[in-house]
Amino acid sequence: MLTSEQISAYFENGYLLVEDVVTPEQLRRMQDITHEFIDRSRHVTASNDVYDLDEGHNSETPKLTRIKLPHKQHPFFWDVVKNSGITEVLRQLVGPNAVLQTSKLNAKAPGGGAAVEWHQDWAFYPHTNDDMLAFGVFLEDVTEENGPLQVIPGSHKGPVLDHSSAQGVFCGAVDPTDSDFHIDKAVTITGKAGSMSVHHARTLHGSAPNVSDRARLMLFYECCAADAWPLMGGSAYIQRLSQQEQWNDFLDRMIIGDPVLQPRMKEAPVRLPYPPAADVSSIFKTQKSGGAKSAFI
Ligand SMILES: O=C(O)CCC(=O)C(=O)O
Repeated sequence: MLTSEQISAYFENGYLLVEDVVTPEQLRRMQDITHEFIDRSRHVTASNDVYDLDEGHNSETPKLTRIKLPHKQHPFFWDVVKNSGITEVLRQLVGPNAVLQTSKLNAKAPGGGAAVEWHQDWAFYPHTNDDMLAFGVFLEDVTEENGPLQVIPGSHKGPVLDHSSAQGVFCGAVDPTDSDFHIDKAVTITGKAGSMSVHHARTLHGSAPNVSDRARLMLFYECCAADAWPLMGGSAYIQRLSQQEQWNDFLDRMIIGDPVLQPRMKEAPVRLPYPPAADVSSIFKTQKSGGAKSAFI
């Protein structure tokens, strides 16, 4: 699926755009399911285990920041990561044994859908090695206007920046004035529906509010090599499981290959996502309640 040039570019720059990664049928099915979920959110008045609501959400104009853990909400979202072009890209970039870390469908609503402040995913969940990445499947066209993902090329080879705020808590965002944050190097990833962005877990990335009249629907799958074991962090629900449930959950998240019970250790800079912000139920809530400074004003 990927050419050797694309693979080299990913490892060199820490990001990639892959076009037509799913078939038109797979894309249509994902769009239909997503719109059914958005429609059902009309009756929801507060964020819950499925929806993260955006400001101004109501039954007439549903406004979501996120549908949480889509692979658990609908079997097709799991089927797609297991059996599509995405699976092949995963095999090429991460190797034969890979597991889903988490999934989310960021649904930036038209006319303001919240910004995601600049951060490194690695700061949320450091592992024993950093063979970890995030796929962002475009369920609609992504343009300059609807809050595209932006990345800093090469930042996956640099430091893990401080993600704490003036409140002294982990706010899930870097300080825009940090001397290691070079926003002038930012690259925007746009493309047609059915394309997919890839970014390494240490790549600095963020996205501006959606100033268009179209939703920016992006389905994120965050994946890692099966021999990368968490040092800390990860989805909140996993922390609440018993050991047996954690193991069952891990098996349920295997995308390709087999579990690897000898963690591979690789030197990589690490910071722990502590102390937590008041509300850690999504990145939007972590950044807001943690007092993140915005780079988008
Ligand atoms: O939705 C986006 O633009 C970025 C999402 C992201 O980085 C995240 O949810 O961690």
